Amino acid sequence: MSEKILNPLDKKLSGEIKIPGDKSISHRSVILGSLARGITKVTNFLDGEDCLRTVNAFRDMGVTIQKDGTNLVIESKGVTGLTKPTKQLDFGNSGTTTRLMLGILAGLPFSTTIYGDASLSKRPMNRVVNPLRQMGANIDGDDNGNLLPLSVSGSKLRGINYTLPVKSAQVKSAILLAGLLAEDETSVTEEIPTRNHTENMLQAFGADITSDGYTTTITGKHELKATDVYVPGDISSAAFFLVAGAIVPDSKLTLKNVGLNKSRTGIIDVLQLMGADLVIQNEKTIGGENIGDIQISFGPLKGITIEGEIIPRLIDEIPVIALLATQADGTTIIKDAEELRVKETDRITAVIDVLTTFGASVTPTEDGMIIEGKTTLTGGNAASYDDHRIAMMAAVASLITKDEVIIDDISCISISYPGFFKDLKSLT
Ligand code: SPQ
Repeated sequence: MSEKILNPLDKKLSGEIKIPGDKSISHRSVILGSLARGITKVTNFLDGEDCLRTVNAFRDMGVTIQKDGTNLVIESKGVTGLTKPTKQLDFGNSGTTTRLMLGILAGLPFSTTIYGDASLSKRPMNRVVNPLRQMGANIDGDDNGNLLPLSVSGSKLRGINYTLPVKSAQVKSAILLAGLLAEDETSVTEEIPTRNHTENMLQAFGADITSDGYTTTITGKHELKATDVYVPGDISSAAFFLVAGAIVPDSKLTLKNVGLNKSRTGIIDVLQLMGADLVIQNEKTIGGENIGDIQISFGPLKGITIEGEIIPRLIDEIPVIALLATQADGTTIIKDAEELRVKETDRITAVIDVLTTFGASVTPTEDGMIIEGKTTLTGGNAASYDDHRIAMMAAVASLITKDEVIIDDISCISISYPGFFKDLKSLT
């Protein structure tokens, strides 16, 4: 346990920070770089625990991955060069590693067992296992293959047409990656688009893939070509500082190098709808992903309703958006976010617990929450629930509380943002 005591900030935040690499894109760069024959160089890789799980999984399957800080050099003999791991694969806390790797392991000619930590062992895998079984996968585990540990015996896969029953980029990605190894074509349809980094990167690596934004089709058995990847800054990490800049009086911050892929920018839309003073500068496109700098300043905010198509575009930002809403005048309603219940923890319960401990007026609903603002936050003892996004939300709240905040365990922050407190300090 690594407890952290945070005293309220008695000054504004100012200055600029470079946001570390995107977690979702970092995972995918290692996966596709390892499936492609040749050398893939990755720049600005996220050196967080989750992404290192994906690196180690491919090292265990015979891929050479050299790491120098946030740069990777991946040297692979391609899909046919992958070898059976000598041990069971430990995916730690990483849902993305687990679900995307299931799609790949299902189509490789050897058996593997995968497991994870206590949180990951409670997360539902049948959302991936069921469609993979339709493709011919052999996957076994508790609760009919819903829970880790799972054993996967690679088999010949066939393409399917699948409509996602849940709003999940991980499920979409697992099926597309299995589709890459399968006979014929595989199509995935989603009613509400989720993050499209897998599709973008598959295209950059030369896969035969098309998408109209709702249905994506990939042709199997198409060899990928090694391609260099630049990883933009993670907007989900930037979100903590966007909210900090908007709620700490007199603050003005610039966040450099933030990924602005439309499937991820819901937090920017929310800040603008709430009336925040936000400016995007230096926009450019690198490797199919938009990138830019975001300047955020303190100012008055108003409550809004957040629901429908925007939800997958900000799903991981909801804990910190809830904090933002405590500082907005009026009511903020968050709906259609039932997926929060099956993240690293039940994030609806965790957010309500932390924010009510701090004196906020927040009520849970089945698929979201209702927040009444504006409230003065008191501070107190916060449980991180071993969830990086809950711990960072509590740390940002401490900037405006009246009394100190004690977070029971901040070690989980290294999952996605190992330099979080260093960056925060540089702005104070
Ligand atoms: O990897 P993990 O643990 O699932 O990470 C989280 C997070 O908050 O970092 C969710 F807990 O992000 C997911 C995100 O919620 C990362 C992700 C991806 O890279 O494809 C997609 C989203 O999950 P899902 O279930 O909607 O597909």
